[in-house]
Amino acid sequence: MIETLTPIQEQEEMAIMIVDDVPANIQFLGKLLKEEGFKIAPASNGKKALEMIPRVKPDLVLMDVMMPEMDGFEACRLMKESVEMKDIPVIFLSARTETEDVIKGFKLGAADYIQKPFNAEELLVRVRNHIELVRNRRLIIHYMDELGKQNALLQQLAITDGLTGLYNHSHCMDRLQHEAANARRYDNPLTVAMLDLDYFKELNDTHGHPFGDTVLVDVAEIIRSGIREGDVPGRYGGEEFILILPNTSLEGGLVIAERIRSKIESHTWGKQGVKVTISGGLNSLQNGESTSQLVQVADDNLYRAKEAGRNRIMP
Ligand code: GH3
Ligand code: MG
Ligand code: MG
Ligand code: MG
Repeated sequence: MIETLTPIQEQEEMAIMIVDDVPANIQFLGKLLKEEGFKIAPASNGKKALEMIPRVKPDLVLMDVMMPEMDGFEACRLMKESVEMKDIPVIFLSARTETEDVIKGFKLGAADYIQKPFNAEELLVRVRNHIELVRNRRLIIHYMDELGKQNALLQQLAITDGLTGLYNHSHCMDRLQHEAANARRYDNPLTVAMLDLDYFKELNDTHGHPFGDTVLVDVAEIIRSGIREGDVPGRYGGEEFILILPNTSLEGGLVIAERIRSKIESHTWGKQGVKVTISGGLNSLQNGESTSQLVQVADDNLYRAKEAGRNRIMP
């Protein structure tokens, strides 16, 4: 079952940076916005604001235009060029009220342009609306992220065997096609091993199905720990496993399968020290051989291993 989307964390107080070269302006605006529940970060010009923003991470910037050292237009332009700062909305607050100034401000990416002297009530509603947009945007990003994670999880689940965590049958078949195509293209060896637990029905009958499940899980772990990255271990069905071994010769596959067989043979389960063995059949991809023939021959060899007395690997 997939969990429901996790809600966004409780919103902390939003911080507003006030950039103005006149301390009285900062004081007045700061008081106004503090009363509205905002956190305030003051800066006395554009340069100082740019230095502070990466640390303070304000949610919104109220920017004067005419300031010494760096004016508001330049500061906004630089903010919009920075990956870190470009998404922080900038509201210009200026006595420069010529239409061309306002147009310039918006062209630089401003979220709003408020004329000085301003009406406190109007400024507050504008600020609140922009803060609301910031919240909504964060919410969307948060849920997109959650959906992305869930999608990755679903894709993982779709290729995984629920009991053992190995790849499931259908994914193994897909991978086999893919690896066979690569092997043919680059003329690399490809070996497949089919492994099947011996007398597993008997084990279930004697110790119960849940015990059998535990054995399957542990055998899967032994298989997983005995292979390289790039090898594909799968649960082919019931108590049968498949190993797809790219860039591996028949001899190399034999070494791997034999190591797994031996580890399983020496493993014991439970207080009674129950022992289990596995038989295996190997085959390497031949010129002109299809993937179903590749698996079929490995399966035939597995059958031969069973016939020959089990607990052995037949190349
Ligand atoms: P052989 O040595 O010839 O392979 O004999 P076997 O008993 O292992 O083979 P058979 O095909 O007769 O029986 C396979 C058994 O594996 C029967 C089935 O109940 C059991 N089995 C298949 N899937 C599972 C599973 O998910 N959990 C458990 N506990 N048992 C399973
Ligand atoms: Mg000024
Ligand atoms: Mg079996
Ligand atoms: Mg079987």
